Amino acid sequence: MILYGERNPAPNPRRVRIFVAEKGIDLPETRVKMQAREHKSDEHKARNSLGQLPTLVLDDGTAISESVSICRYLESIHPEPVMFGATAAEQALVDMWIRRIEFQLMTPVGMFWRHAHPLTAALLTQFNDFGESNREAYARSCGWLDRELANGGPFIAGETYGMADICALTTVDFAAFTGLEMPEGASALRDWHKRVSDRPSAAANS
Ligand SMILES: N[C@@H](CCC(=O)N[C@@H](CS)C(=O)NCC(=O)O)C(=O)O
Repeated sequence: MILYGERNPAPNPRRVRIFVAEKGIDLPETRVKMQAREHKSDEHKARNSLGQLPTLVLDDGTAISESVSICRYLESIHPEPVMFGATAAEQALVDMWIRRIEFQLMTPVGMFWRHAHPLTAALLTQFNDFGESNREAYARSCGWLDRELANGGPFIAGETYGMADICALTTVDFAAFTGLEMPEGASALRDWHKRVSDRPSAAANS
């Protein structure tokens, strides 16, 4: 198996690296340099027609893209420690939280990155006002997540660290890279962020 990825701060390859570190899996990673646009090369698009990272290529040539799908595959072949929930209810809650993190938290970060950040300006027509409007949307989502953590926690899906935490951590850290910080008053979110950042897996890089 070969994982095609990119170094931090690229958030989606980082999800898989953190997951692999938590599982203690030995998985070689080949860097695809995004700044050199290698992810849009014919060679990489043969693995992932969207020209995105990460992609996991299995020994039989099967190519799996989408960071969460890659991690689900790895969970199937390396079940311990459980990262997608143990019981039916836990599995549904982890799935719910992954989807919520992607839609509520990652969407404004992605839109800010694409439409308001100088590093992506050459890649598309930016609608700057729209991009900037995502600052408020991100702050609102952080406030919502902060209240959820204050009433639940200590992890995103409840008692156990898992894939939803990885999705949220990589999003919050990438948001900070783009210039979007967690609101000062979001203390439960900040406490959670410290808790998950202190795990050795958070430092995984290629
Ligand atoms: N939903 C995908 C998103 C993949 C993605 O957007 N990856 C970024 C790198 S972090 C990328 O390849 N961006 C280039 C592009 O979208 O063209 C996943 O979870 O793997």
